[in-house]
Amino acid sequence: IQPVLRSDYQPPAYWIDNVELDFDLDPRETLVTARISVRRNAQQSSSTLDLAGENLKLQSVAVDGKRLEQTQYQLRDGGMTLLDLPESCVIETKVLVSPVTNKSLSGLYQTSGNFCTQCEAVGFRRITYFLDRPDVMTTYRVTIRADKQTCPVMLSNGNRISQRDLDDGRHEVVWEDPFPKPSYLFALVAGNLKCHRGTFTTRDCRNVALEIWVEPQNIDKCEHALVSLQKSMKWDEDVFGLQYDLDIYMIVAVNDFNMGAMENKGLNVFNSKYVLALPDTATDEDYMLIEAVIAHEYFHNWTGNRVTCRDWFQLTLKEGLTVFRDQQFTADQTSAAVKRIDDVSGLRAGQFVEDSGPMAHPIRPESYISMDNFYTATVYRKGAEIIRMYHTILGAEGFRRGMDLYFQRHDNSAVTCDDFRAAMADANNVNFDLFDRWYSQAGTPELTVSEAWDAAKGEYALTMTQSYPPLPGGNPGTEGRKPVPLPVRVGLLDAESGEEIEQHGGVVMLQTESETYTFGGLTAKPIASVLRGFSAPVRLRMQRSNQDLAFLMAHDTDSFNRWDAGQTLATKLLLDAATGVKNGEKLKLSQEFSDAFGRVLSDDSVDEAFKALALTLPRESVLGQEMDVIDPDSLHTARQFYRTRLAETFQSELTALYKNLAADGAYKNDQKSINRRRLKNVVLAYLSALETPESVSLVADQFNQADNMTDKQAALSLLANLDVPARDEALTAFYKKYQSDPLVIDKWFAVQAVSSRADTIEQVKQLTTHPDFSVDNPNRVRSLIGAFTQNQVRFHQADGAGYKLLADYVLKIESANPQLAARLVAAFNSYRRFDETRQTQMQNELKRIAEHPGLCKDVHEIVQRALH
Ligand code: HT7
Ligand code: ZN
Repeated sequence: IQPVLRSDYQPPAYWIDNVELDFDLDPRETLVTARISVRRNAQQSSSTLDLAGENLKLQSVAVDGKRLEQTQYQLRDGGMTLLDLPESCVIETKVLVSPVTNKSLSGLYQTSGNFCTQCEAVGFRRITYFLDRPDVMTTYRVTIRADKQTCPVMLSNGNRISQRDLDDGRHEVVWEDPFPKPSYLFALVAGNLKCHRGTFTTRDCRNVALEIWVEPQNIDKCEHALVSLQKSMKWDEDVFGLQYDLDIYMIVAVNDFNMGAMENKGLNVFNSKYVLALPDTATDEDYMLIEAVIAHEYFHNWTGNRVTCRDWFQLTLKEGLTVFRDQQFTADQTSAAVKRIDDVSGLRAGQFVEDSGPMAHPIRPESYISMDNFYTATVYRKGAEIIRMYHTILGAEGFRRGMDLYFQRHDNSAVTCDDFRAAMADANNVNFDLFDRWYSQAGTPELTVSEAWDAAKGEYALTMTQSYPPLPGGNPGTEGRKPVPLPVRVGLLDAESGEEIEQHGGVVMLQTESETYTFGGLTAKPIASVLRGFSAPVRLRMQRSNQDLAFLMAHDTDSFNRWDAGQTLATKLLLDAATGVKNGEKLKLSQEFSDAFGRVLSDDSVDEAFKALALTLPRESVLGQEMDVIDPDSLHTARQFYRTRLAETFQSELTALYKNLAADGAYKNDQKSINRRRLKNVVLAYLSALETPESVSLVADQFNQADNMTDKQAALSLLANLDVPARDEALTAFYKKYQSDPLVIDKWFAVQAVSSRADTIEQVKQLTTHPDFSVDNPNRVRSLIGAFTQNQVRFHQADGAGYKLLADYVLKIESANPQLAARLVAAFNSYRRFDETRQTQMQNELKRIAEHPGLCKDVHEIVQRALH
């Protein structure tokens, strides 16, 4: 299979000025008629036009009304070639597609009996023959005809311009989108849906109709999504001066969806997980994610839709920027410090791992076999970190100037990451040439910092050195990597008082391999706080004593670093403890850590959400990254030991705090209550580690009495780890109560899949035979198989049974849904980080998959890179 190369980009031979699409919807045989008005690209002289097309049953092709003979076009794998075309003409194609048998969830498919499309990245070619590439921007007029009974609602992009009944029990609607758009933003939805309506008045006093379309039984679960949309629209006006441009904005929730949501122009399609919410069925985290995903898709209207990507290698142009925008939005709605900690935790747990394994790639990749494999944590999350660095360097105002210039220059066009960087630089008269390296180099840089104190001169110096650790061979973007520009936010604290030494706080720019920064006028050696707010996406290496870390945990004025100092200290101690487990030593809770933990617990100056984070030990998967050879069993034992010993040491304080937090009364969904629930459930998790009859009843009581899903699910997850009768009682009661709500049943599957119990794998196998388990529904597969792969200690069970289970499911799913299978198989990507036995077991499963006859290209690409 030949990869697509970034260096091969060529503008298209023809442009498409306009397309008229006609759909005669039918589950088995939908007739799609496309009339595309093409015009030769003045820069090209070719009269040959290659249209992409997949899984289409061609009925006819005509040019300017004349039907073509079979000799006048060539059908090939993946498309059709038209020869000897005039300079401009109208090409009409008729094709049949089969939505009901399309389980890939790309193109036109059926979900819960409704019709739905997903076109990004290359799904439009599964609907009709087209120049299915983002630099071809076109206006669309779409006519939909379907049975009126089964499809009372028929939606597409833009404005509805007509609607009528037909003679045969069918009806017809016509939609027109005035904005030129690439084919990946096309959408069609039709079926039996109900609408939750709202409005938004733009700053220019235009009324926009807001419509959230869901299956009838979910109509009471849409208000949070609607309010989130209104907040997003207002925020984009306030912060970036960006107003919505159509008179209607629709969101449709569907149950079968490969990703979170899709920003189709004026008609977003969402995984129902990111729309539907009531306190009884959705957790605080679900509420927060819904708001964030609604915001993300809305923000794409400008960063993605009005200004789009020239080619798919530029994906981070829209995704990195839009993730940064949604992160800023959430920070403004909640707490900036907590949001930053959550985001960096996610980056370290997911993107850092990706960036050190076989799938490591620059945020602007150089090649791909399947573009769908490059919707990655690197393109999204690391991409957002690169945008954040422009913001850190330029400040909010300078960044806004750059954004304004970007829209001024590029509205309604398809551009590159270089264009964005140039707008940021030109608007602020700065040189961002070196930033190019962030776009072309893979891997996470390491920033090594050492300190020197000259008492005689009263000078304190920080020497910063950057380097790239090696990556597995063959990774593109790793040859000859050069230093990248790193804005490093630094602060100095008085070691006696713990106060900030104001004149020395700020951002230093490391642009070369190594640099020393000297701070003078000091009377005593300060304590440095480095990389505040995680101002650059690097691994910080700084030798620090446990005392210094404990000092920063107590005094740092930068909340992120205050939290991070605690994580660094805990990581050091837990890794030592894991070594102790391996060597058969008796473990001991570090007094230093215990004291620091106690101080956080009794600190009333911080908000509850921050305290919840500061009391949480680093995840096993994050700890594993710091080991030469990941030892899942020792790590698990060491972490469990710390959890239990901390719970024993602070039992009375934790119990008192739990009681205080649990006395809040009926559920409220304001930020304070959300923060208190977050802390309450962290405290409950410690108490449950005691595994005493009292602690089990506390958890069971919370499960039984909870009036909201946050508390119920938290208690259920804790019970799922235990071997007590209350566990099965709770699981049975939960299933019974929520069996008709698929999103809640996903939670039921997931809590069992991530259980730390020794028999988890057996339980997961058992659950794959449960009548509610289905390989056709991505949410369900992710909730059981996907969640299980995140359970480090059980997935990596020494006998390799976890690996076999995953490989079996990848093979079961791959031909129907390649995208989903490819995401699952990526759990093997870190196999070289484990011991030899586990490496061999995973390698054998990868080989078994690689040898599977007719393996889809998505899985093939991931597996080949892993085995390379
Ligand atoms: N831009 C959207 C990406 C997306 C997608 C990509 C491949 C396959 C299916 C997909 N569904 C949605 C989502 C986003 O980033 O907003
Ligand atoms: Zn996006």
